[in-house]
Amino acid sequence: MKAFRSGKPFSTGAVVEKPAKFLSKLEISGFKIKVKDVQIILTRRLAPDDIVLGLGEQLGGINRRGRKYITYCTDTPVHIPEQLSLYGAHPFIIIKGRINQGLFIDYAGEIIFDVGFTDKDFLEITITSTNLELYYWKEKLWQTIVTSYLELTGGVYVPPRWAFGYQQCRWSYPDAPKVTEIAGKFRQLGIPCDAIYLDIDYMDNYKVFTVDEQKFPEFKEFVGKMKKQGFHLIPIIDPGVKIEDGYQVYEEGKANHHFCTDINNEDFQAAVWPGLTHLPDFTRPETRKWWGELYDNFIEMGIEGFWNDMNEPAIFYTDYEKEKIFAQLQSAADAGKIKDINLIHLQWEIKNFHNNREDYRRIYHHPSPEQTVWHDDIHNLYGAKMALAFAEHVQEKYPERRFLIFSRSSYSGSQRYSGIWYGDNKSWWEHLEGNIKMLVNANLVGYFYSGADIGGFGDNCHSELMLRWLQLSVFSPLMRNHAAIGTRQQELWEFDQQTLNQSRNIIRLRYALLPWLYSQYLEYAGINKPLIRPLMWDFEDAQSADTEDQFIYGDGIMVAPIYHSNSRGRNVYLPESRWLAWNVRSWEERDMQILNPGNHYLECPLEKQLVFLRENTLIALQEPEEFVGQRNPDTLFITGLVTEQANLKILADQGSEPAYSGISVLEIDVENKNDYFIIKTKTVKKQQLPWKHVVCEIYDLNGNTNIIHKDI
Ligand code: MIG
Repeated sequence: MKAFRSGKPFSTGAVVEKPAKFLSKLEISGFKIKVKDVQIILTRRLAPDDIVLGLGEQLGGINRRGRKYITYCTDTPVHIPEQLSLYGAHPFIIIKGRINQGLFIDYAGEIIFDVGFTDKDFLEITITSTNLELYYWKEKLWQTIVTSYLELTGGVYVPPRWAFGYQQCRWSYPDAPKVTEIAGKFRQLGIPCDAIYLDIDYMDNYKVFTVDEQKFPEFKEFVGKMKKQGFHLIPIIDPGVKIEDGYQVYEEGKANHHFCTDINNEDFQAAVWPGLTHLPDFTRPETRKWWGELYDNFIEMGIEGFWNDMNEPAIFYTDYEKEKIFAQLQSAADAGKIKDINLIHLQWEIKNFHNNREDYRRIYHHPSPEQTVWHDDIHNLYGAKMALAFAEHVQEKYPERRFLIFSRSSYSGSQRYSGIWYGDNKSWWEHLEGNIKMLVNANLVGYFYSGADIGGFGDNCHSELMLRWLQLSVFSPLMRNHAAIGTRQQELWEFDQQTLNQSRNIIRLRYALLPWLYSQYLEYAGINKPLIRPLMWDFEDAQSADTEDQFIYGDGIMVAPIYHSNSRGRNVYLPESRWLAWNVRSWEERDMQILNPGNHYLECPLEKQLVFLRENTLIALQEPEEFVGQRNPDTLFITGLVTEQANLKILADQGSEPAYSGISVLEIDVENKNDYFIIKTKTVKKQQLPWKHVVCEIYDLNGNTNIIHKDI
């Protein structure tokens, strides 16, 4: 890796340990570099077979070729192909080809990545500033570049174990009776669930860090009561602080200069849910400390997880823009021409109020008293620094605890202390398909703990879409059903009996796999290797490189979701080895089939889900709980197709202590000697392992199951 620095870049905090030496002349083999006014333009020819990967949370494919992408964090509820930016900015790109190169452009303003769009044979990167740091790689293996990037930016966030459970959200469950009712439904219907979300309506008038006491009287007792039933309540946190005399957060923020300013050094104002607000300046360490402490009230009431929204930051409108329109109307009125106003133009102008670039250009930050930083240059840091405020605070105040935190907006580096969700998708099959690619793309930049709103946020979901989406989400570390206000209810009992029964089975599969899913997460996060990977990470053949509707989770599960309506099956590509195809109807049924490498059309009616286990890899399952840690079953089931030798390491911990501080290990070795299986187990910190027995269900090439019990 080489590092280059030009101008006076703002320190984004993305890189944890800066290299000893920065080059002052930028030379990247194969790249033409042009400095034009205040822009740097990097151009490189792409060979026909080059594959371009990276860029994190963006629409489009896993192979990024043929499209443009812009890093400028954007609140958009319409994820359609013409959208060139979403909520996060991850300016890390990899060119995989005869020569493998990678670039991380550490600049938190706008960068345009034209990946063979304008000219199919060229990658052109336009950086809209000359103040930046740039890290670049040339490696024999492209995978090394990804791992090196994750090391450079500090690794991967690990959430508490309960956050791997199923979670239920809606905008909004408005009050305690409704939350109680939802929680009751889960337990009554036997659908496992670990968390219920509080969207904006729990607050008093959308004032951040308040609770409406009419709707949630005795909130602390309520949080405790829910927790006893195995539910974590997760409140939403928005950054905009309502301008209202007497409101403590506002008063403190105002008095201590915690807010971003405008050009006149007045606190900048923007309207969001609460009406006019100020935006905390999270570049200031004092402000982060103040904001971090504001979470304490909730933490003391028993809250252990938060989701940060609206932190691109989203702006509904500002008075600056509003005044312009009023002035226009006034002068038309004064001139007696109000009837001549062009309503379509007026409508466009008003629509443009939302997240107006001119407004972002009116914002200033003051990371220290001597420093003034123009927002437009560091726009992409807002959400990342907001999450950092929380992470720094809990690290300092509760060093012995692990919290759930995920954010809508993010910037490279924030994957080490926060997860993300992919924002306001819709109940569209296209967005289920997009979710497959997004999981891969997010994992390639280290956001393992991420996921889409299951069932879709906007628009109305229907039973088949819900079931297929749930099936995919068994392998999405963040597994959360969420829907927008005004849309059809999409809790799993809202459709029909069959859908309810089947969703229960899918979620129980998730809980059955949880020891393995969680262990793999810890293991991959620990070595900075993506947990969810495109096939080309593991396999070198051309078809693997082309496959964008399947992915690999951990050591050996191939996930091939159904993402079309009315499908009864799909084509699945299985590279290199043999695979144990599991037709899952429910976690305890073992309808297994051995498949040779190659292309298969496999039937998969709605009541089934396809899961593929790679030859000579093992997975682990346990009897599903209704919430994580409810009973801690003492039997672990191990399964896989073993033709030679397989090894499985299960990492386990309490799930609430700091990651990696309390790990115990169960290791299982299976050897096939002429279809006679020798099983060996090894443990580290055995007393802390929840399991006492292992039941190995090992398949041989004839498809016979060999069941071997073992005590540990
Ligand atoms: O302007 O809090 O992405 O998950 O339900 C919309 C209401 C604000 C956007 C989030 C969504 C959340 C919604 N929020």
